[in-house]
Amino acid sequence: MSKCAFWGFSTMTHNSILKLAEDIKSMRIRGAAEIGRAAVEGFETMAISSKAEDTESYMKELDSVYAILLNTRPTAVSLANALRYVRHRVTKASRSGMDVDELKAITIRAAQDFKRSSVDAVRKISEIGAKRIRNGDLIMTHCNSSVAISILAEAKKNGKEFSVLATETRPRFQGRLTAKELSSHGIPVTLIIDSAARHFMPKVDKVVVGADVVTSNGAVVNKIGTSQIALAAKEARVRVFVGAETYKFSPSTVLGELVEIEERPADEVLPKRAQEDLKGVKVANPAFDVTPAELIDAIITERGIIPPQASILVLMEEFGWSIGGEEIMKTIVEEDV
Ligand code: RUB
Repeated sequence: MSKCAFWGFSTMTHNSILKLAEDIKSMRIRGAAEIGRAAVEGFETMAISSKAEDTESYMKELDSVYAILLNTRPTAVSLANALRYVRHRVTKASRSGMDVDELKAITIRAAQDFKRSSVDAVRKISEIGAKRIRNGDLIMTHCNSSVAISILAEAKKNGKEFSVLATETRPRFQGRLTAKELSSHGIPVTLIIDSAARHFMPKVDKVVVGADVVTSNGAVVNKIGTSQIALAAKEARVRVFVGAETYKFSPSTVLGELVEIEERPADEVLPKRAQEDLKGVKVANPAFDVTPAELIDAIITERGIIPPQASILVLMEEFGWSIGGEEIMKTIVEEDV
């Protein structure tokens, strides 16, 4: 029995899910928000083309797609939370006895709901965040965060005049994308090398970055180098703002679970030919790092602006946890359902 026949979906659907997984892995689709939205589209594709005739085979397909997409970017909690959001709704519906056509419709609706709420969250964050930008500000940003860019674009739209220092963000140079996008909004932007961040920091008014994950203790996982920038900002008494939708908050970190930091291929840092010249030299290429809560002034979410230490409250509200209640364990266990 071929894999596709076992999973019950057509070779075409199987290939398009594998292509989506490859696009996320290779970073043709990248940035936490975009990854989350693309992942639920995988479920949509599956639901539209599924040939499953009974709920059991449909749920098997759903689990297969979930497994293929889940580990494409291990650090991206947005990806896991987006997939879980859809799977949870479909699982609940299947347990309540809905038939396969109803499950397909619920899959599509849940995926669309997720995408809509994600876009809506970014819009709200940009409105809240834009109020923090002042005329004359020099803002530093790192990597390419759609949320950070939305905040800055909204501030510009509201008539604020400010400029931006964008780090180039080696090894993948996402800073170039950021510089291009900001320029297209008419925001003056200067591209700097990552190691110039501390050199420029005394002139900076605010740091604005995005997040891949926010932990229950308010630490932020974002592109490698974010923590160095936050440290330089602390030294220069520059405030650090993080824009993050609440689905980037990680429930499993409440019990001390660490966020896995994705290690990317060596040739992103050192092309294959250069590796031959440096035989015996190892390359380490972690894609993200952890900025502790003490180095962050505020996290801007769609529900409002919070001190990082209040991240646990966001999770408590989101998942209905109470002190001493059993809901925490239930949430964590259900994550793996
Ligand atoms: C992107 C990155 C971004 C966050 C937030 O890393 O670190 O700052 O994902 O992005 P990569 P957004 O390029 O490795 O995906 O605000 O768009 O969700």
